[in-house]
Amino acid sequence: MKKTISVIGAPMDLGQGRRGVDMGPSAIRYANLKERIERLGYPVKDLGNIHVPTAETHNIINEKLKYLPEVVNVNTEIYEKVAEVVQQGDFPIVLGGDHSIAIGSIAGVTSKISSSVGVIWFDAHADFNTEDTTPSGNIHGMPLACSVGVGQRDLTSIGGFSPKLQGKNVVIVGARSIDPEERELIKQNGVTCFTMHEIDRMGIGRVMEEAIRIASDGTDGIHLSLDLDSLDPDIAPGVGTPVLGGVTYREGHLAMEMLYQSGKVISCDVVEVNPILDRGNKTALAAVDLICSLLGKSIL
Ligand code: 4U7
Ligand code: MN
Ligand code: MN
Ligand code: MN
Repeated sequence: MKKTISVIGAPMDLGQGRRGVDMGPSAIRYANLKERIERLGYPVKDLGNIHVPTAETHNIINEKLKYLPEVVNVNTEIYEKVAEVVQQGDFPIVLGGDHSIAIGSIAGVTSKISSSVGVIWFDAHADFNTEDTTPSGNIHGMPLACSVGVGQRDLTSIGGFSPKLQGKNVVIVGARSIDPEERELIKQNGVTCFTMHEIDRMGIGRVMEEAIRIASDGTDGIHLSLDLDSLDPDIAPGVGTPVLGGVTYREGHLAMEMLYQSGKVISCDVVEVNPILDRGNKTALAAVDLICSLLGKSIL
């Protein structure tokens, strides 16, 4: 019997500045997520959405950590839901929403695992800013730092423990827009980063072999955090912070197929799909295609 897949919607838009990313979970569900995963032979439970307050009903108090209290509250709920799913032995897929939701989702996954979890962070960005380095004040640029224990305390201590991850088991894949101070923090914390440069030179196959080895070295499993802006904007235009020169459709799929074949992936986030900026739900469809490869859909 295959693991039950539990889908959790996190319609979060408070971690960034553009409207529409709160509709990401709807767009991904509309792209037939549940049916397509069921067709692969998995039981699927959709647990519905986490409540996210409307931006207009709250004020920005801290320009360096926009909507901090609200982001902390939502992530605490995500943490609780994901921890429950993992405790039941199911595989959580958390649908964003902006990438700040990974703070809660990684907290949930790591809370119930005996030793440690590795992370593959598939993204155009490193998401390793803190309140001291952020150029935008947007918390979606900080979740990876928070998860290794770097940053504002309310964010790093979601679930009551910190750090969630060890830098040596964290791998960023697909990066092509990293802020200068972020670069220093990545190095200081021992995080591996395969940028588009390495993907071009080594090929995505070798990059993923290395990434899987590093993320699974001494850990009990791998959490995939999939930011759709990792893909080239040609194939994923519906994202808030598109960056040219991204991962191609097939590179994305080979990466997911290799993650499936590794047998190590225990949970994932699918984030930053913004249907208002999309064309014909293309980005949500690409997201569902990638999830299917991650869960074992093969060509032959
Ligand atoms: B995403 C940025 F300055 N680094 O911190 C920042 F370029 O989750 C972008 O990867 C962050 O989409 C992008 O605001 C966050 C910026
Ligand atoms: Mn409320
Ligand atoms: Mn991101
Ligand atoms: Mn990104």
